[in-house]
Amino acid sequence: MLFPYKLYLVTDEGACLGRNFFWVVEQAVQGGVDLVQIREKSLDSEAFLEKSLRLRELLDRYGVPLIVNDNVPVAPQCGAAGVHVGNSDMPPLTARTAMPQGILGYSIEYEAQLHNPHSAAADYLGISPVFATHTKTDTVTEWGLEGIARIRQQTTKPLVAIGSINEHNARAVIKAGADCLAVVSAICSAPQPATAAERLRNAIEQGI
Ligand code: TZP
Ligand code: MG
Repeated sequence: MLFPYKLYLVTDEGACLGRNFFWVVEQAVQGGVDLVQIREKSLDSEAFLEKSLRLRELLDRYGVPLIVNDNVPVAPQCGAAGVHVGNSDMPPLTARTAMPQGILGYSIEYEAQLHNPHSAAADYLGISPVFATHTKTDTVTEWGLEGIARIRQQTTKPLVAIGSINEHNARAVIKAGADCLAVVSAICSAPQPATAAERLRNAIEQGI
């Protein structure tokens, strides 16, 4: 499938420094984020669905697709464009059946995952994490730039890099072979989320 996205915001209200969640996301989109994933680990199912619906309405105004983290049934309920699953979530082949038309993302934590049928079913692969991050600590492999380059040689799937990506390392991550960069804190915790997104976009352009 066509994957034109370059800057992917993964949400975490806890990282928004007490500011309004929807304001932060809207600023991010105005600054150049072109794909958003709702990833709110502390919400129960009902609150997660409610927030996903509100977020999808906001993003519709900008023509930016919403991806739902982990909770596959919520995606059709809130009109999301797709889902993102990791190693410990619903397997991608099952998620594909639940959402035949949507965008399906799958995080790669081990190199062996690259060659399983789940990766083949995904529309993009998350390289998770590129660098160790305080935002998610239960991670396995720190891929580094070498890891991205190695994966790049083995697949033509779009690669989304995540983990401690910021305006300073963004260019190098793209040059190593990533197609798109996903961030939490570099935007959610930035003093000015719109400016942070603009700077990331510029760094990405320099790496292409
Ligand atoms: N998956 C792998 S690393 C990560 C996720 C959700 C968190 C990335 O957060 P940050 O703040 O951009 O390092
Ligand atoms: Mg997950």
